[in-house]
Amino acid sequence: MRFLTAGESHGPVLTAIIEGLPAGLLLTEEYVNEHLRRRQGGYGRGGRMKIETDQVRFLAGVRGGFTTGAPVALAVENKDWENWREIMAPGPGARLDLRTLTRPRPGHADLAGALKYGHKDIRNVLERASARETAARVAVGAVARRLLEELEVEIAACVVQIGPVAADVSAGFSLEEGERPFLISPGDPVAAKQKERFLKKLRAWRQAIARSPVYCPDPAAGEKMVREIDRARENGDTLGGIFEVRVYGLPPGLGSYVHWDRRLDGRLAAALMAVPGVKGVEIGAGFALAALPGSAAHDEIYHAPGSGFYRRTNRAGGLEGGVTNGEPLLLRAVMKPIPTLGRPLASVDLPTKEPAPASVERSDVCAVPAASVVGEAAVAWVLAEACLEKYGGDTLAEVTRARSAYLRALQG
Ligand code: EPS
Repeated sequence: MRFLTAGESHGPVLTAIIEGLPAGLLLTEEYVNEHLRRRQGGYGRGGRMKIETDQVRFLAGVRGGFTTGAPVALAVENKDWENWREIMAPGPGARLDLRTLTRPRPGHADLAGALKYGHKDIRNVLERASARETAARVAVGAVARRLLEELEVEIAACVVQIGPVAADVSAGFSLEEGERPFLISPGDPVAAKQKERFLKKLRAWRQAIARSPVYCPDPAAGEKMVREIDRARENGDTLGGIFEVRVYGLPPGLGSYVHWDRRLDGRLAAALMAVPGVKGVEIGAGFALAALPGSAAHDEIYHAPGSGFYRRTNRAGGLEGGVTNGEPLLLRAVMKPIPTLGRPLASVDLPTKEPAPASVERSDVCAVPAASVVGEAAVAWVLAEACLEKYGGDTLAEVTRARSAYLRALQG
């Protein structure tokens, strides 16, 4: 599978093409819109989100609610385009003299982009570097997520830190020792009950995240995060933070250690690092592993009839040797504060080279909640790809048959 996106922040439309999806996957615009709506939310967003109500339109590859196997083309319109028609027009009549920007914002792509592409007007950089593009990535990720649902994979994301406020996100939700609710023997009633119980817990956790203005399941920490965002806004400042993506139901054996570019940890980290603003990624215990001796850093192996191999800890975050090991995937990413500040940082005017404060554009104070949804989409894409590599097929039925055969073989 592969995908491309195109579109400017204030152009008419954001668009994407996905190639390589199996035929027969149930896919509706409403399903994708639900994830676009989540991306638009979160306390700390700017004025743009009051203008937009992101809605996907399928242009190709979906008929009667199911994929046909042909490339899926999709579009998300920018309502704000109405206000930018003259300035962003593709024809020679465009008003290139209006809303120009010449004072790059430290931390944004402005300066590096202007130097690289020889742009005198930074607008040509920011229009594409803008995180507005992530609406297209979330739409693509939602399609991948739909495929993963058919393969009994569950993804959830939440915010764990905003500025100095850190939360305990596992409170009320974690796997019990040896609980492996997904990779179960078909027809085993005990295991089926375990899965039902787990899905109920997961639903409650997702609801707690959705209820939180900052997508944090710890309400006390969420309140403090909101106050911290208010304080930053009052000071003309911005905030970053950390989000977490968890994945349940992956079998051991996705990705591979045999070649560097097939290692799933590398591919997931690359997809998360490519979310705008992300400056670091950790898997499982991540950076904390530096301080631990080997005896306390790894996850000892156990086996029980019915649940197969399992661990009592998950410091590896579900990946060993670049391969899933059957434990939940635990990924975290840190997002830097938004570079557009109400009280701008020092910069240099590009034509005169004189010192000047950076440009101030309408922007967000904090977009970590939105980034958690984008991160979830990025992870969903990589995992859908990895699943198709393992159980590839032209139709969804072929894919699910291959998965069932693989799961049976694992139990041998
Ligand atoms: C965004 C739309 C943008 C910004 C934000 C993300 O809209 P506008 O630039 O018209 O206000 O709100 O972009 C950035 C934070 C950035 O640094 O580029 C969106 O749809 O998510």
